[in-house]
Order: sequence, then structure tokens, then C-alpha cells
Amino acid sequence: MAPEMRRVDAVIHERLSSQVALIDQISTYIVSAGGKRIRPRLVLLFAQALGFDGPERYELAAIVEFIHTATLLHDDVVDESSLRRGRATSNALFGNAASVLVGDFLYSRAFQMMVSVNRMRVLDVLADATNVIAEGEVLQLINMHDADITVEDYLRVIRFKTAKLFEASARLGAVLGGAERALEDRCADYGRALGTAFQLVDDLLDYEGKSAELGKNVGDDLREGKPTLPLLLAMQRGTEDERQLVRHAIEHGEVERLAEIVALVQRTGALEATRDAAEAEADRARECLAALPESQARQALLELCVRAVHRSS
Ligand code: GRG
Repeated sequence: MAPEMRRVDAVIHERLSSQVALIDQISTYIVSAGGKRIRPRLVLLFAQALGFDGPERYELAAIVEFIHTATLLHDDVVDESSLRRGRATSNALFGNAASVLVGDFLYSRAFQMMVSVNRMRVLDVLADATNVIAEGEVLQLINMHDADITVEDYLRVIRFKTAKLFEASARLGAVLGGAERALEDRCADYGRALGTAFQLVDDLLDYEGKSAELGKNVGDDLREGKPTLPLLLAMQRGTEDERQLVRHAIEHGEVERLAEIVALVQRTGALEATRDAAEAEADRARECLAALPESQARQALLELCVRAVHRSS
């Protein structure tokens, strides 16, 4: 994939340009910090698996990365995060207003690029996906500091805020590949399951990972009072005192007792159970690939299922 991804990066850098220096500065700052580029990879791999090799694939791959980057810029403001991709966040460096506005620039640039692809189905998929992502963030906001949300409530949030863009990326590859609707839906199901697995692991790494490897601050979720699956499961499995400890942390967003809570999440098996849930989603994703003919791209999609679960960043 390396030469393919270099082509995507070339499109990304070409399309970042703006006459406004601050936009150039911030967008280049965040994009050049890297990132795993998983969503563009999904577009390319599904297009390739279905035999499409037109140049629109690079454009669509860059579009989903722009949308992803816009959501990161906005998310770091909402969450008041200070570290992303191993660097100070854009909001920490340039301020909230500049970060939100450059996020808007990237988001609207993505829509300009979509129009240039000139396919109604592409606009349809991405207009729907971005709307659902925004709904997911608002749902998450409503759930903040609420220790009584259910696992289903939590899963709904992560399917909306994270899995939806994975789903759209996979679907777009299938659209380019001229897949019939049933096959397109299978490809989208893969993206949705992979994205769900990916966010489950993101949430467990917040308790298990190391900030240096993760490129962001461990414990941020607890600081914000985010009721993620590791905490929900620890509450289900702990003693009454332990439940109260976690409930208090969610309701007040405290990190003073982070070490105690990490130990509890580990002791109760909540981390393992979260990883099991991610494995189950990855298995679901794998099953969807049976609909594709054998190819190197299909193999790479299978490998992504392993990497989404067994990763440290
Ligand atoms: C602009 C459409 C739009 C919506 C704004 C703030 C917001 C609404 C959405 C945020 C959604 C969000 C950031 C979800 C988390 C997704 C996630 C797991 C991000 C990290 O993805 P990685 O690990 O990042 O792929 P890298 O750095 O590798 O690119």
C-alpha cells in the first residue's frame, strides 16, 4: 500500500492549500503529524478488491481523511485535550477558535472535493455519515457524567461517532468498484464492525495504554467523566464500594484516583471483556469479507481486523 498511500498524501497536501496563512499553518500542522490513515486505506482496499483503479480513489481517500481530521480538531476542543498524535493539540497551540474554524475549512474543502468527483451517491454517503457523526458527539455529550447509561447507549455513541466514518469509507470503495447494493452493504457492514472494534480498543487503551505510545494523554476519558465500556463493566463486576468509586469518578470527572480505577478495571476483568467485545466485532468484520473475491486487497482487509484489536496507538 505504500505507493498508493503516497498518492493519497500528495492529494491531501495539494488540496490543503489556502490563501489564508493560519489555515495553511494549522492544517499542515495536524496533517503532517501523521496518523494511521486507516479510513483512506479502507477506500483504496475496497476499490482495489472490486477491481477499480481510477484516480477518483485517491480523491475519495483524501476526502475521508479530511473529514476525519476536521472531527479531530473539533473533538480536541470539545474535550479540552492537550495531546494528539504525540504533539500538542492544535487547540493547545493555536486556541479553540482557530481550531474549530480550521476544522470547518477542512470539512467544507472535503465537500468541494466531493462535488468535483461528481457522483450523487458519494455525496449521499458522506452527507449522511457526517450528520450521524455529529449526532454521535451530541449523544456522547448528553451521556457525559452519567454513570447510569447502558452498554447499548454506549455502543450507539461509538457506532455513530467513530464507526460511521469507517462504514462510509468502506462503502465508498465499493461504490467506486461498481458493487451492487447488497455487496456495497456487506462492505459497509465490515467498516461498521471494524470501526466499532477500533473505538472499543481506543477506550480500553485509555486505561491500559502508555501516553508516549498512544500519542495522547491516558486517563483523558476519566477526566472528562466519559462512561466508556471499561468503566461500565467494572461497575457491573465490582463490589458496592468499587461501584461507588467508579460512579463518583464518572459523575465528577476526577483523575486523582485514576491509579485505583485502572487497577479496578484490570482486576474485575473489564479490560479483557472490552477486548473480547472488540474481538467479536473484528470477527464480524472478517465474516463480511467472504463476499469479496480472493485478492491481496482482501488479505490486507483481513489483516486490518487483527491490527484494529492488537494495537498500542
Ligand atoms: C466535523 C462532521 C464533523 C463533526 C464534528 C467533534 C465531532 C463532531 C466528532 C468527533 C468524532 C471523533 C473524533 C471520534 C473519535 C474517533 C477516533 C477513534 C479518532 C482517532 O482515530 P485514529 O486513531 O487517529 O485513526 P489517527 O491519529 O491515527 O488518524
